[in-house]
Amino acid sequence: MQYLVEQGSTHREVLEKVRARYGDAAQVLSHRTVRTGGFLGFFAREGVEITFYVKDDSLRETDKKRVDVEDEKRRLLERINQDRAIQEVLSEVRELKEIVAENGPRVTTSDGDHPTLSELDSRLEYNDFSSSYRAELLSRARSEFSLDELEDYEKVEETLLEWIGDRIVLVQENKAVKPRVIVLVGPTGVGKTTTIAKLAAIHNLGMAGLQAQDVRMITIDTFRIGALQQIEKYASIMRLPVSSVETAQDLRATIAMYRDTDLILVDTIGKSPRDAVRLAEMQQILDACGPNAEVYLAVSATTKTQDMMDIFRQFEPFRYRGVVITKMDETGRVGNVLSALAEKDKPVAWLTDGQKVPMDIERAHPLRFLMNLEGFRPNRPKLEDRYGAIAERTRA
Ligand SMILES: Nc1nc2c(ncn2[C@@H]2O[C@H](COP(=O)(O)OP(=O)(O)OP(=O)(O)O)[C@@H](O)[C@H]2O)c(=O)[nH]1
Ligand SMILES: [Mg+2]
Repeated sequence: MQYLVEQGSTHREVLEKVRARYGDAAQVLSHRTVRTGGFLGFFAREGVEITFYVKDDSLRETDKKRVDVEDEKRRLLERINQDRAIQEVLSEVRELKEIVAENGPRVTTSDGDHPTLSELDSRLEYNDFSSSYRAELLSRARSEFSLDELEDYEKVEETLLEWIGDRIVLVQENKAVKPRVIVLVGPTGVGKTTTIAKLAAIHNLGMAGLQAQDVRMITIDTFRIGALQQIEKYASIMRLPVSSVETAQDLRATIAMYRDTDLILVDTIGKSPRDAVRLAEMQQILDACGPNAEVYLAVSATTKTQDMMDIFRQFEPFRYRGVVITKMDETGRVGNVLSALAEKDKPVAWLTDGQKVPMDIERAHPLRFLMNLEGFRPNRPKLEDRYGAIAERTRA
């Protein structure tokens, strides 16, 4: 006995095929639903498969041969047709790909990113944001924006600016102690003495939203020619007293003498913190300032991200409360500053942007960074809603 299988799209169609070929000699055994045709599991259709047998004795040998040959031909034709269908599908897929590549919407760029993100990334790069900061922002954007939302460049840009702004941490004003002792440390030539003079003036005069206070300055920079004269010059212009001290004991005594003052500002020598002797000396000085002394680290805005992070780390033993960014006027790109602050989780206290005492200093504020980013169009009212307004700076 010979068992055979036939497939088709409906039960009726298969039965008709079987009957046409074998007549009454075909005895159906079973039937089941199957998936037929298709390619790699795709495009398959539902059909019916019938298993039947043909009574040998009802077929003559010649008929059997004819049936076998016919069967072979049919199977061959089906295979050819199936191959043809696959080829057609493949060529359609190819054509579709070409159409998308040539005329369709640009979904990705050569680097695989959406054009909005590529554009914003190159602007961040132009502003000197570090590659890790950029990568973090972009990966957040990829996960939070849908493809449709990415088409809206302005919206994505606006949100990105908010994310950058949200990462800027500001030092909270500390008014509880009296006298408040502020110590400025930092690398050579970043503007510590100038900043001390500016801070002295604005606190004394009650500028920048501050109350007018009784202020004293102390310098421990008595070794270098001209250093003492520099701060004394500022002090005399502002009519503020300045003391110079040579040892930690001197410093302690001077601070004790000024205990009724509101604010004491201590200027230090800018030396490389890599110098171990200097480090120990500095530590003694800070100890002499008392446990409530607020140490701030001054760094220039022109410092490269990696160097800035190194400075943050090297001055770590002084447990500074926050950072003062100086020389903001010397660069139009502050991504390096924002990257270093964010990566090392450092709060920022003051920004200085010029040599003029006391005008060129202000409290740090996210808008001061965001409004100055090159190639971005920040929405000022929205940013002010989020971070608070700041006065427009008028520069002479
Ligand atoms: N453009 C610009 N120059 C500044 C700023 N702050 C300070 N400077 C200048 O930077 C130079 C060094 O300033 P100082 O205040 O002496 O710097 P310092 O950190 O005390 O230097 P050392 O005591 O030698 O470590 C001076 O020419 C200042 O006028 C600023 O915000 N912008
Ligand atoms: Mg100095």
